[in-house]
Amino acid sequence: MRGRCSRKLGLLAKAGFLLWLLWLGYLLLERVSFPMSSSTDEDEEESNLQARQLAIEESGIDGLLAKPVVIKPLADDNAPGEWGRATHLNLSPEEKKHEEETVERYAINIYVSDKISLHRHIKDHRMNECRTKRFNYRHLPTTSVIIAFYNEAWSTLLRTIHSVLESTPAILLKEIILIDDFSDRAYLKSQLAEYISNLERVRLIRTNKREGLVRARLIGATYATGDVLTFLDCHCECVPGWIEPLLERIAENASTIVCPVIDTIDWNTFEFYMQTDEPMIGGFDWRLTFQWHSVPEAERERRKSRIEPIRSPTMAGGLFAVSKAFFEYLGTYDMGMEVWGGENLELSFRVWQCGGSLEIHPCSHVGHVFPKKAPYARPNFLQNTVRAAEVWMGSYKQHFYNRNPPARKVGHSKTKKKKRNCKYL
Ligand SMILES: [Mn+2]
Repeated sequence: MRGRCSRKLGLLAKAGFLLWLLWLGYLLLERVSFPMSSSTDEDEEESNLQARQLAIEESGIDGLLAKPVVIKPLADDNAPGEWGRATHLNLSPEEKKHEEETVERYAINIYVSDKISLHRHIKDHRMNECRTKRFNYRHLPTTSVIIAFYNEAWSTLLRTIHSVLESTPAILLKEIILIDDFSDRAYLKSQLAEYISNLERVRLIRTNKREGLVRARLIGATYATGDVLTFLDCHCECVPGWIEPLLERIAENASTIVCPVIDTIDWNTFEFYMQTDEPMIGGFDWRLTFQWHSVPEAERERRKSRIEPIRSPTMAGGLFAVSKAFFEYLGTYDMGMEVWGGENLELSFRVWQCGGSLEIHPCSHVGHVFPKKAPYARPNFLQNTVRAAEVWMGSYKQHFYNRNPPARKVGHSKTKKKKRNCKYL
């Protein structure tokens, strides 16, 4: 009897010890999983953490479900670039020279980018209806965010990744898939791999030869486990609330490709210009160059509210969400498209002719650094556009050739195979 008792006590003590260990582990994990602000004062950090937790809890169950993968450190109002402000630095001649070198190398002022926090906050100037809209988080599809890059600067690439982790609800983000398209810069090797290994839900895939944007993205898509593929460029900053409208729209209509509003981040000052009035839609000219247009009257009348998605003939290319199943049904991208240029119009023509639609959601905002000039050449632009014209433009392709005579000399031997369910022009 006494033996059984002491055995029971022993078990209890062991269980107690285990519980204590678990609790300790939990406490440690919790500390590690929140990014620390730059402040060194531990008490202050602790109260910041509690304030953030409270803010999330106060907004109720929606707030809890909207909790991002990683919580952004509190804003430092005096830090350069905070809240999307422009950064102007007083530089010595030597520093100035260094700054110019980065602009020469990246076509973006990386000297300034390096001074701005990778976790900076962006002021949310979206329409009121967008900011107050609630979502049924449990019923939204999940997404994989796919980011291909080639020789991207460290701080712009990392700021993109952190902004996705800090502005995408954990319940919606399956993973971020980075595809390094055979970069040759040293910091993108082991230094990047090590940095990534400390981030939750981020995978790094490397191609073993230069594939170009289209094939690099498709390689990334093969690893995706989310319901929706969200493609982003590698120098972006997402505005909180960016993903929900895209996913909600795809849940409503799975054959829609939805694009966010692309806000401009200045290549020189990193000022974030949020487009607050009606977004522009995509078009093209007869040389198949992408262009922006204002929303036509008919489309304005069709929509019942300012926050309804806007139909767009074409997309700019870098940023969009699409159901994985629908993207596969469409036949993904044209694998024959080299490097970049033209693939956005090809996919736009395809989705409209194959039973889907293309829209821009006015509540979804993502900033993009438009570089000073194209950072690398697109020697295949002409060849790519010929492929798009030959497959999707029917007799209208004559306008393309008339406006763009050199295109006549370009071969297009293996264009995309036609699909049965599409209505060709
Ligand atoms: Mn870009």
